[in-house]
Amino acid sequence: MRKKNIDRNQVILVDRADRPVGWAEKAEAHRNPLLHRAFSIFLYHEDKLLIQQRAFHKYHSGGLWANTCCSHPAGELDLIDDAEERLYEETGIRCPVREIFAFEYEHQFADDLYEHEYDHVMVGEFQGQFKINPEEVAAMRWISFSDLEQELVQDPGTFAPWFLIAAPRVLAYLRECSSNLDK
Ligand code: DMA
Ligand code: MN
Repeated sequence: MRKKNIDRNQVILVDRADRPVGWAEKAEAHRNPLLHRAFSIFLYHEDKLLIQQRAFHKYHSGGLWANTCCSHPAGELDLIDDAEERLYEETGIRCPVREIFAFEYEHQFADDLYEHEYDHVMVGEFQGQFKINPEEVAAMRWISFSDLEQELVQDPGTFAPWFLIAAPRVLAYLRECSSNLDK
């Protein structure tokens, strides 16, 4: 199912087990640390990840580097369909994704600006062109797993806070997958 122009002004509030407990305006959910549902997509090819620099005018983490696409599901579609649709909106990429784990985190950016998310982490194998949506994305680049590991240690301030938590687990997962393929 494909639906254009999903309204992403509302987020799904959840409890700590990701059970929906209500809705909030996106701005309201980030003014207070209201736990809400999110997803983070990591596209990879061989030993490289496709990472995104967030548009500089985003409400938080503008100009920071993160995974290929992040957003909040609108609840109109299945979570995976929603993530694939948002991936297309931000990057022009059509690619199937699958969830590999989820985690809760909270980060304070300013007095009245927070993320408090139950974040579903998804991966997809991708090779090809992308077309960035300048509303959301400043740049994208491919980076090898080992270069990324170095940058995460040397320059953590250039990465979004959730990416610092999720990326090492995703890299470990993808390395494990590729070593199983070699066996
Ligand atoms: C929200 O991403 C999700 C995470 C994991 C931070 P975002 O700020 O890019 O969301 P939106 O698409 O609503 O701007
Ligand atoms: Mn959020």
